[in-house]
Amino acid sequence: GPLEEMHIPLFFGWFLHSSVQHKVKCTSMDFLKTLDTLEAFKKHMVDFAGKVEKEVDLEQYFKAQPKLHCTTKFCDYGKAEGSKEYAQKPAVKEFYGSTFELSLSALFVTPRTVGARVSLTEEQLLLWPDDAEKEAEPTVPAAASLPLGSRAHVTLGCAEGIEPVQTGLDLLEILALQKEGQKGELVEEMELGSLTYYGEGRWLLALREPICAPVCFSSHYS
Ligand code: 2AM
Repeated sequence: GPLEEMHIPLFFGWFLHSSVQHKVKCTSMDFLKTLDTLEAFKKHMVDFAGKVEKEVDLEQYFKAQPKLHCTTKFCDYGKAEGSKEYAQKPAVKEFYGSTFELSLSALFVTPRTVGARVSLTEEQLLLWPDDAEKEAEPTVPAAASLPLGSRAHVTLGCAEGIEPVQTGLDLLEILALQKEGQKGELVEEMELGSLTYYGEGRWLLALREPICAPVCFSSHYS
């Protein structure tokens, strides 16, 4: 009944501690600032601006996210498929309110979103829904063939009119290209790591030093 559904949140996820939110936001801003100045980026600017002559300021282009987190299960208050089952999972109950350390291993940018890839440990995968990748199939057909946890990410910003759900789909798209054997175009070794271009405005920065982010596994209502 409706009362029961009220207890299921909008989503479950790992929420970054405030100390690291700042660090991640700064790193992402630095990255966008640097990307903006690269000749290689300017060469492919049309992917973002739609017009060659238009300049793009990436820091303005993306609206920053208020509360950084890595969604595990989007429940939509119980309306989303599998959300009741997820809320009942022993691991979800056991780890609710527990602290973890997430490894942010890459930053990626597309004309729609900017995000951080999260590389999950075996223990963290216990909280990952079995169908998270498969659910992305309508948009990313190869998604189901990617390893469990491939979709794990932190949304850092979205372009005007884009919903944050897009960030995970953009990540899966890049990982699917990698799996197909597309090496991308290694653009440059930056201080933060190596930057690769995958076409159609898709950029991935593999971090030299993954960011270790203390997080709390919890849920979000409202
Ligand atoms: P995000 O995980 O990329 O940030 C509330 O909308 C949160 O749930 C956001 O964090 C959002 O994206 C995520 N979300 C929204 N719809 C979703 C869906 N259909 N599948 C998975 N995550 C979703």
